[in-house]
Amino acid sequence: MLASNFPALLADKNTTFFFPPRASTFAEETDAFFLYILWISLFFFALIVIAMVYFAIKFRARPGYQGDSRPLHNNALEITWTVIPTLIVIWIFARGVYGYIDMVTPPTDTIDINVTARKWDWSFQYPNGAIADTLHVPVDKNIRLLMRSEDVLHSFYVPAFRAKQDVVPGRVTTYWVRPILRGEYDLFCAEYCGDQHSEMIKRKGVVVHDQAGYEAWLAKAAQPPRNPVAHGYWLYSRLGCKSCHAVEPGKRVVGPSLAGTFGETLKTADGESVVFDENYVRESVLEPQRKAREGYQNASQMPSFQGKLKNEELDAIIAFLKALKDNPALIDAVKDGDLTEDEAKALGYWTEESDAGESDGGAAPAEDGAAAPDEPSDAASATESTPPDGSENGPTETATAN
Ligand code: HEC
Ligand SMILES: [Cu+2]
Repeated sequence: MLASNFPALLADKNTTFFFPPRASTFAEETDAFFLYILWISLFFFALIVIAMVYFAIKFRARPGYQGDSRPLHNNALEITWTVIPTLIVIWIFARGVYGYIDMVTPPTDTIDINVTARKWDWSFQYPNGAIADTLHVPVDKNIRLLMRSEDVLHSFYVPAFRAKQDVVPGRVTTYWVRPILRGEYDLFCAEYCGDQHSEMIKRKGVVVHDQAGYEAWLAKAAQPPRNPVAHGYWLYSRLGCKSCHAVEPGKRVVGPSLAGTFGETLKTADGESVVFDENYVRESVLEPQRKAREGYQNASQMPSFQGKLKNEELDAIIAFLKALKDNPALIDAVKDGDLTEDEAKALGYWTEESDAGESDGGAAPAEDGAAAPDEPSDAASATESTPPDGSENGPTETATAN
């Protein structure tokens, strides 16, 4: 078992011997530079160790051999072994600075994507308002990420891009990249951010599409399901709720399970009782600390979603939590992975686009009226590239193109 897991631990499939795929313009330069430094270090390591062993043998204490305790001095030798390494180190520094400046200076023609890091999930917001928990970008375009943290220090790291940037609370940090290879890559948080830090590893959390695939994905992602329950699930999986709340009844992740509680009376940390109803959900999402549930006083705090959710989005979350009550079929569909369109349809949580036209105003955040509204069914194939939790670990996979 260990043996079969092992290759997956070594960064990625479709790697070169040392490195993950070279998916950005930084990669070639970074890898080459890494190898130069490696070979320089190996050369000097070998030189020094061989000289050391040679001298240890040559000048060893032995009968009849009289050493000399006076130090020898050789100007030419000393200058050589000072000047050459100094020049090499200066070259490494200068080249490093050159590469660094490139990485912190985004070009002017970028596609800007907002990134929010929170314990313990990522959320990406796209130019058309779409929100997702995975990063989707077109190939051969400059991408700029504007990154914020809602709680602690995180670090955005995609090994295949060879670039990494801290995400700092109270500040916007930027990250830019030009992807050059289509495929799905892993995303890491590279800064220890609490006990579920490893949850921020997203296998295949970065998808590089061709232009058409990106546009199809984007159009589809900007349209949340019309049905309130499916919409609520959609928000739950995209806003990071998923990383702290399970839907299996009674299962504790960071916060309490969200299933099975609707309508129940619960105890708060101050010993009062509250009914888990529409108002309580609303309050819990907007002001989470106001009535902490008993037993969760010391849990990692839930961030407030005040100002981040529209009324109909809150209603959708409420509808979803209501639907979870005594509903094993829905819980089953949701619990590991995605509530797919088909599953939602089968369970009756789907409202067709056409009927929704009459319902007042779409629930899509910042939906561009222009984004062709009636193509979702054939665009569905483009979303296959966001599989539920990298469950497929087959060694045969290579960078998949869309
Ligand atoms: C960082 C982890 C975290 C995230 C992210 C998070 N929550 Fe919470 N949530 C908690 C914790 C911890 C509690 C329990 C303490 C409290 O009531 O404040 C809680 C409580 C709640 C409660 C009250 C549940 C009860 O049984 O008392 C609701 C409802 C809720 N969260 C909904 C959400 C929704 C919806 C989202 C996403 C929009 C979300 N949470 C995101 C950690 C989180
Ligand atoms: Cu993190």
